[in-house]
Amino acid sequence: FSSTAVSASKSDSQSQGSESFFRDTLRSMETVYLNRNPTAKSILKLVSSVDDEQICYDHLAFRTFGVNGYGINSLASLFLDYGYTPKEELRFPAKKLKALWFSPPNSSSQDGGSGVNGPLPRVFISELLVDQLSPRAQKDTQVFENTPKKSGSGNKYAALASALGSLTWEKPLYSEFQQLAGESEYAAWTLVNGYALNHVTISTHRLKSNLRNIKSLNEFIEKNGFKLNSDGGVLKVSPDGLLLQSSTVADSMPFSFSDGVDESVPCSYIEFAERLVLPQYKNLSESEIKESHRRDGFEVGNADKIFESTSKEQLTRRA
Ligand code: OOG
Ligand code: NI
Repeated sequence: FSSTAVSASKSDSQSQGSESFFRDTLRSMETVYLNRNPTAKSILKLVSSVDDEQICYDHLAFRTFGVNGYGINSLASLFLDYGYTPKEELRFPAKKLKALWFSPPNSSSQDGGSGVNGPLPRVFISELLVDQLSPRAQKDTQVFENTPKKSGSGNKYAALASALGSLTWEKPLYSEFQQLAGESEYAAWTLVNGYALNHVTISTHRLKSNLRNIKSLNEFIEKNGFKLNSDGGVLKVSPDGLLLQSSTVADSMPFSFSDGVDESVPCSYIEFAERLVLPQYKNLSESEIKESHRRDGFEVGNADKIFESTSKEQLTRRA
């Protein structure tokens, strides 16, 4: 029993301690999400009724305001501190958004579990380019600007706010929400949902049943009465043909605005992603194929349409 063995096992238990804190944090974010979004909860239950072994999350996604320290970095710091690596930036000029995705650390202790107990998911964080909005809309997002008393230093507690399901700023007026929605539905969504989990994504190729094929999964979801986001077609396919995505239309929930108005606002949705094997690994057998042999990353063209899952157009569309 050498001293190196002692220190190795000590650092192991330390890193497991910190991993369990990180997973507990993700679990709280997920609990907030499942309690607010009955469609996501039902779909996870439905999928596990057919495919009961393991449901892996491909990624978790969040939205932020790119102003005064409230942007991507405010939430990214948790993931960076727990071993994530920043990858590519994606730009959406028409929506005045940018996004950055993060890959998980490869050392992780509970790869056999489901959801937040399974392989750690990628993370996709976007931000609204607030300085590109009209002066009027910028004024409506002023809960962040010039009013430190109202917003405090909420940006420092982004992950905590997400895990609690709280806003770090004061609730807006209903009129502010409506005006903002006219210019940027993303801005209006973020004003009332804050750092709450925007969606989790089921990794379809890691399922065992025929639902591992995303087209079968889409049919199954629709047959069970759920509405999928149809923007640009239900199935979003990357130009290389290797990243296939689809998503539900967001649920709504009542929100109490600061002027006493109670109105329904869009909340979150659930997504599905199938990553196909890269051409250079085509000859590997089924059992040899790992996640690292598959198409990684995200795709601007797909993402642009997935953002519409919380849009009024999709929410009011007839099934
Ligand atoms: C994110 C939309 C993009 C993806 O996987 O490409 C996305 C959002 O709606 O905030 O989730
Ligand atoms: Ni996504």
